[in-house]
Amino acid sequence: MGTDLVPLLARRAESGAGPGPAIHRLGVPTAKLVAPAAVPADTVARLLAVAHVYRVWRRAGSPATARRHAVRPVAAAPHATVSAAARAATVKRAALALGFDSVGITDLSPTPHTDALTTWLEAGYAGTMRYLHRQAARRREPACILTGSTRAVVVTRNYYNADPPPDAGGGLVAKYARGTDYHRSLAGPLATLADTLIVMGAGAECTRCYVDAGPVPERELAQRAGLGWIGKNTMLIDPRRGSFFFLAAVLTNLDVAVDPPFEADRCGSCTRCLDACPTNAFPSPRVLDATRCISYGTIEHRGPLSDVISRGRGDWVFGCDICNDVCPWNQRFASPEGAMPMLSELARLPRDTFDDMNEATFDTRFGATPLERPGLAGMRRNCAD
Ligand code: B12
Ligand code: SF4
Ligand code: SF4
Repeated sequence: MGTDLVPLLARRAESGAGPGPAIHRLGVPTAKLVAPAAVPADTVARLLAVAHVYRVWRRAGSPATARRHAVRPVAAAPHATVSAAARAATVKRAALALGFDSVGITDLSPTPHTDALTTWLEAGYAGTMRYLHRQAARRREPACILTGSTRAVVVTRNYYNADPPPDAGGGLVAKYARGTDYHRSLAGPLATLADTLIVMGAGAECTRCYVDAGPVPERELAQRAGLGWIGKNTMLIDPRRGSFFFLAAVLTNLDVAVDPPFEADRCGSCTRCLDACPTNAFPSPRVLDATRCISYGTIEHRGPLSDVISRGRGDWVFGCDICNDVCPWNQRFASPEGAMPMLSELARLPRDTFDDMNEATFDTRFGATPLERPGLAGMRRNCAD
């Protein structure tokens, strides 16, 4: 494997970054293989993660050289003899080593909730998110998202950070959006995870990463992969962590063992989220009318805010966390420990922040954050009284 790994990685280092099967940017580690200056730090980190998973590192024997890591060929590629369960264990170790908080694996069989999606779309609950209509067929049959794929490796990443005091003034930004856009910050670790799958063998031609993009029904796949249940607020809730985390997935045809689904419904008789929503956006448990949701109104919707959102949104100027904040599973288990870094100064923004800004200054200050989605015009609208 080690002898195969190095030229493979070097070849892919030349191919550059970008989405799509087997086109992840990869590099080679340390001066033993290439000049150090030629290897960007993030590339080294990514290869180290892959190499670590495959145990291609072996310390030289003597105490004097104990800290020097030399690359050593490991046993010949054992794909045929490694079991699907062993491969799954390797993938999971890699995901955790890359900083993801939990990982589960599921197959891509059709969703049993086809009718729920159809009813939801027909009711107009998607509002102007037309892409949800276009992607419906693939959401119903996730195996059609990436031809040949058979498995989803689903990961979570904690973004919890505490709110500023209520009297701090200004407009509230949802917790997930107080830092670098997660599409960007998760892309690297997720690509490395995909690389790990690719170097494991069959699956190289069919492995692709998704972070909140594409037609992947992420919450449902996460539930099927055993990561938690879908709460009445429609969030995927992990019984050990709550729901303040991102989901991401790698689709692949690598033969990895699947996990049992998370069958229990731990909401019980609780209805806190349904009762707390200021815009009554839940027509029933586990059904969200996005057109009434502050998150949709302030992030996805273009044009003036609807009356229901204008009246109900209170301090929120980007997104909304209320139905997550009130959930007892978050109140008990959400923790900033090990969470993605967030900036407290982005949690509450003075309402005149965008008044004198032009597109260039907006881009400099907020271009790398999720606020880029509504853009300057959207944030001006959201901050208006
Ligand atoms: C569109 C979208 C939105 C829309 C609509 C949300 C919605 N509830 O549908 C809006 C803009 C409102 C939104 C808001 C938010 N979003 Co959003 N959103 C998405 C997106 C892109 C698609 C979701 C979707 O397909 N909705 C359509 C509905 C019909 O599908 P669904 O909610 O997945 O429901 C399916 C299952 O529930 C299943 N089902 C139905 N009944 C039952 C019953 C049982 C028992 C089971 C098991 C399954 C099941 O069938 C449904 C149809 O397939 C996903 C990313 C993705 N690719 O999945 C992120 C995503 C769901 N959002 C996320 C986040 C963080 C948020 C916000 C918290 C952001 C914020 N602070 O403002 C809020 C939360 C609001 C809320 N309560 O949902 C995270 C959720 C992480 C988590 N722990 O669950 C996701 C997964 C993005 C990510 N990659 O991390 N979002
Ligand atoms: S995010 Fe806010 S507005 Fe949207 S459903 Fe939850 S509580 Fe209601
Ligand atoms: S607030 Fe209660 S009902 Fe809502 S998701 Fe959390 S546990 Fe379930």
